[in-house]
Amino acid sequence: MRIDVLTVFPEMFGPVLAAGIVGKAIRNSIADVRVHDLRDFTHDRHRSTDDSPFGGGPGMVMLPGPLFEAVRSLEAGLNAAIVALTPQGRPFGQRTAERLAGLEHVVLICGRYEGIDERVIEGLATEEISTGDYVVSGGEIPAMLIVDALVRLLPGALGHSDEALADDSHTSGLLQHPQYTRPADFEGFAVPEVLLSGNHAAIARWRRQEALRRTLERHPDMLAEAELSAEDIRILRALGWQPPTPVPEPQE
Ligand code: 9D3
Repeated sequence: MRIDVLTVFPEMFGPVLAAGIVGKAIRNSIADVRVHDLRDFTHDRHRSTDDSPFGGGPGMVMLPGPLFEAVRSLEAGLNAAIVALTPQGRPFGQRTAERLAGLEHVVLICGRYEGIDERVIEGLATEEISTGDYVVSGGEIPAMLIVDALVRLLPGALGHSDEALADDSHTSGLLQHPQYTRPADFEGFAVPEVLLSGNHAAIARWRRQEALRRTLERHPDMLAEAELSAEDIRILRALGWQPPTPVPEPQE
């Protein structure tokens, strides 16, 4: 897959695109990630990418000109997603990652300043995405996050630990159970006995219970979509969970 990133801070991306799974996928030509400096698509002496807002107000707004010219230069096909990264966008999640990872081409427009001229959102971008409910200074770190989430989904990107894919919490529907490695006792903190027992059925039951416990405590809304066995529901009830009661349909 190809990913183009449009930004006024291209220098932020180097080490992120070189390291780990993403770096390896790029070196192996599984992903072709290109970072473009928006200033290369300006024509004025100051290479301006922003200007003050019509109607007044604080801060600056990203100019439409350099963004339209940059996207046009990419010759994106009809199946490409042109994504504007803004705090007002639809929330990014694993489902969005899976959909975008299935495309041939994704363009990520990094917002900066107070925002992006709305004509870019309406007339150039195909969608507008936020990575979450917090404020960061621009779309660059959100873009890095999205590149990472997409690239690791591409066939071959995880090597033969592709099996870890099926195991990912947001695919399996539960948060992951706690993990431990050596030593069995670290400064007086012991690893749960069951994990040292060699009893594989007991280990599997313990891990499932801990995954259910964490999901209930930290992300209970995930339980509505998870595939739960009768045994899972028994465990959850013992942890204080009430199965969601169906909302009654209005009667005629
Ligand atoms: C005063 C209103 N603010 C909007 C919530 C102004 C503002 C804050 C931060 C305007 C732009 C930004 C820069 N952030 C992004 O461009 C951004 C972002 C984010 O801040 N949070 C989560 N996802 C994203 S994607 C792009």
